[in-house]
Amino acid sequence: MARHLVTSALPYINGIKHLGNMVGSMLPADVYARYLRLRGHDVLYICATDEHGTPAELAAQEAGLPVAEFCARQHSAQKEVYDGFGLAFDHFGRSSSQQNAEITQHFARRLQEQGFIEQRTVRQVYSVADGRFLPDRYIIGTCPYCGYDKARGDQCENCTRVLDPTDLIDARSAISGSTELEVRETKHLFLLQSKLQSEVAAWLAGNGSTERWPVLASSIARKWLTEGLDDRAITRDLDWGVPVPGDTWPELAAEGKVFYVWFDAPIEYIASTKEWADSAGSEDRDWKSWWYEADDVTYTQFMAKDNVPFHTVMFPATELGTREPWKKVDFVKAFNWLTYYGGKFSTSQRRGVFADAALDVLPADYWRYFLMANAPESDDTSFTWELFASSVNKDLADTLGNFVNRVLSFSRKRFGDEIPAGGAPGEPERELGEEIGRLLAAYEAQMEALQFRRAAQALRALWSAGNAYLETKAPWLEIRTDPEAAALTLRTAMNLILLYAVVSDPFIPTAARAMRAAFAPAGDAAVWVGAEEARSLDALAAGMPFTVPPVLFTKITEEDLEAYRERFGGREADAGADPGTAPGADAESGPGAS
Ligand code: B3M
Ligand code: ZN
Repeated sequence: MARHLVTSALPYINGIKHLGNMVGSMLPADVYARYLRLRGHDVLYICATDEHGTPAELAAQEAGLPVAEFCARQHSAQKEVYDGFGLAFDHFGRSSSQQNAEITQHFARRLQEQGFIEQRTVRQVYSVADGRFLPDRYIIGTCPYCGYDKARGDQCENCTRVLDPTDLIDARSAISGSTELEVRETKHLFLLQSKLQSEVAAWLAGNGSTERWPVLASSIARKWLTEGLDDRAITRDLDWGVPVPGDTWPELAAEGKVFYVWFDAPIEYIASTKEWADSAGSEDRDWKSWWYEADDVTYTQFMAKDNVPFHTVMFPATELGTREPWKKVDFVKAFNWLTYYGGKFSTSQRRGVFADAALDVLPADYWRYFLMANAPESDDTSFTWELFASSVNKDLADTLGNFVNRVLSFSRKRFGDEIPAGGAPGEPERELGEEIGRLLAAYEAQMEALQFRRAAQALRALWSAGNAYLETKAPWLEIRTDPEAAALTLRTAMNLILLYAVVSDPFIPTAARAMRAAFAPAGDAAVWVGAEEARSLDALAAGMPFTVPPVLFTKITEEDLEAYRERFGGREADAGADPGTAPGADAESGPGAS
């Protein structure tokens, strides 16, 4: 049995995520992990909140809470929403955990021992009023090029020029507004990525990874590598973070320096696995076997495209530099942006649909299916309520839901509470079986290639095949002249429902469970049927009892739509200006952030 490690980029702690964040990392990872589990693999799906860095400190300040308290609350709030979305993590950890502090410090010590860390003196802006060094983006002032008065120390939003904090006219602290700023010398640790460049390149090329990865991730990885790896500061002057260990760097530790959030965040994938093991309080969970000398593990990561460089180049460099056999990623699946009516979702401006509000409006399955069927894989996707409603109404309510309900209610009405007996499969059943086998094989192939839109298409085609069969056979007509023929049709259709109950599970787990429950004696556990076996469509035998589940999906009406548009401000005119900007840019995510 193959072992599969799955991780999704760690959601930043500063607020509830929007649908764009969901579809770009956690949701596809969950769909994939569910699929692999169904196929009988040993799967570990790990995620966590990314809790360190300046944005967490500032958000806590704004909320009037100590940062540790703020993060604890936000972690539970996020966890609750993900539970609501049906995300079946094996563990949802926290990067502020003790485990992460230990493993991050271990990585740093190893990198130091192997000569990949160097202490350097840098000049940095210090805010006397705030009593702290300021990251570039927390210094604001007037742009010397265009005169925009809210330019940030790293870049002017107005003219897009890249800036140095010292370029700004009338520079002031973004935290307190104080202009009492000085340039002071301070020491930081640098990860000597330039020394690891050729090894990272060899790793990327050597195992052939990038050739097998979906193209978006591999093209970004190659571009970064071609541009060359710079040495990077991996420490910051913050109160909140993994402390630089005093045994190795007494001076920096005494100054209270912590590691940069992007240094400890990927390590949290490992640490969260250890949290998972530690939380069991038994020897059964061997976290290390998933990460250390784990040659039998296939590791797949999910993320939005702006996170690709950190995962394909910087984290592997960190792992390689330890000279220890840490597991490196095998497949990277990246996503473009989901936009809201062509504009960007914004956490800070609360524009778009946020995960908690989404669940407030409709159950998780509606969102899971819509988002994955329209995942921004080859290009950005624009969310509109109209598209959402048509996808829900057509695919979920009409094609799947209506089929299930029609078949089961009609059979019960005519034949009672047991699967009807009679009739022998003929040419139409053989043809249907062929079609089902072919579509199921396509579904499996697309899932394995991490092509979710196409996998959803194949799933939809499986549902449609049932409808087409039903229309052709028309059991409501057969019943008049040949009840046995009607029984065969209904029995075959019920077998399709059982198949849907299994193969739909990754996308719509709640509806899948409801479909399985209709045939309770068949058991609640979903068991995958191979494409070959599925053709016979006879797993459910005549005489077995069944029940009719409540309506699986309700249609979205014109009135609903109007209410949603009203509540969420979804109109063409509400679209933001530049769809090209990263929706996740609210967090300190850019490699240039300091
Ligand atoms: N927290 C994503 C972001 O905030 C970032 C991912 C970390 S994955 C190790 O943009
Ligand atoms: Zn400017």
